[in-house]
Amino acid sequence: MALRRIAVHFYELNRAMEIASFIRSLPKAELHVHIEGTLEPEMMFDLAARNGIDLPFATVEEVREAYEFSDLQAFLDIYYRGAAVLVTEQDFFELMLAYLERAVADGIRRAEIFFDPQAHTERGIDFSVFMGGFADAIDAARERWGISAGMIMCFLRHLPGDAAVDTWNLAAPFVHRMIGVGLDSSEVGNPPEWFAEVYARARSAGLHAVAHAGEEGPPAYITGALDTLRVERIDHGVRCEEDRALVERLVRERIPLTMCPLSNVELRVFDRLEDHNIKRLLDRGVRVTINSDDPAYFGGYVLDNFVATVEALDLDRNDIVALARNSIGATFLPDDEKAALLEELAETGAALEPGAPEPTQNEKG
Ligand code: ES4
Ligand code: ZN
Repeated sequence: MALRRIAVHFYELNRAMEIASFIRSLPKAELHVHIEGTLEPEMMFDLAARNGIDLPFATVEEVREAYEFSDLQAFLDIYYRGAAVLVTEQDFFELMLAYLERAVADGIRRAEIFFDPQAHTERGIDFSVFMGGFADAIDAARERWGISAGMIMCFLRHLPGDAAVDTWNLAAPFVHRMIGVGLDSSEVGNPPEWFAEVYARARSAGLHAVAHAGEEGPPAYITGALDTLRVERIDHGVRCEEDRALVERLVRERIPLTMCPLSNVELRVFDRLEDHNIKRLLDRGVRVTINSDDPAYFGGYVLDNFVATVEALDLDRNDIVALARNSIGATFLPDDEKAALLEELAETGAALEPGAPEPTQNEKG
């Protein structure tokens, strides 16, 4: 009956809104977002016009229609083309500020943000241009909204290890504005071991290390990133499940996985969100987190990723709080700042759940 259907519809809508506001209210960190992947079509058009750059699209609608990807490479081709509208320091400033404002709206308190310097230096844009814009936006966002952010410089793995070392040398005057290095772009056929030299240099300079691994590539790339690059977190890591000993190691060594559920569906890593392994890994004790990857391309920011995953995998409140806790625990923040956010999370998580049992010792970690 129509009335009953409408009633059910409103009940579900209300429930979805309640879940969304619960998730929004929890302090969280975003640990896997490519700043170039936050370029919304509207801004892409504005910047293309401002900088006199031709786009192969006539309207914002046409851009969105083109966002249909068969795999990672199909996406990357469009992503690098989009990034080419970024030219001036002001462009990079506006991009970063817009992302941080959006993150604040989702309840993100700390963001550790990837950028791809080689996507810009290859076009003749100097480090000082993008680093200046990013750093000013991060400072402005902290002033305006209180959000804390750090930058992670990624090397493009489809380019040679030597090119990464050249990039590291160009980055020298700006290393103090970075918290770490990462590895991204086309994974299959480009193993982590090729980047051992540049990672060794970055680690000796005191930077943290992360790497994309096991998104499309085999579990051996996850092991390689851990053993050869000595990374502290794995970005994606969905294919760890194919290696039982590796999953046990991730649990034992408490290695965070920065997962991106909507990205994985858009890039056909999983056919449907219902097939995603994040809940299974969470239940096995892996330190998984939810992130947005390239939100302007994959249809959602962190809150959208949370809500869609909660619905598809039937996550409960304990799962949601555990995911938020994992995200804060996996940041590169100093221990005292981490502890303050975890404390706030414990209070918020408990306050919003009437009659909720005290978290167990195990969950407090
Ligand atoms: C990326 Cl989803 C993904 N994977 C690898 N590299 C990337 N760069 C931007 N998004
Ligand atoms: Zn990524």
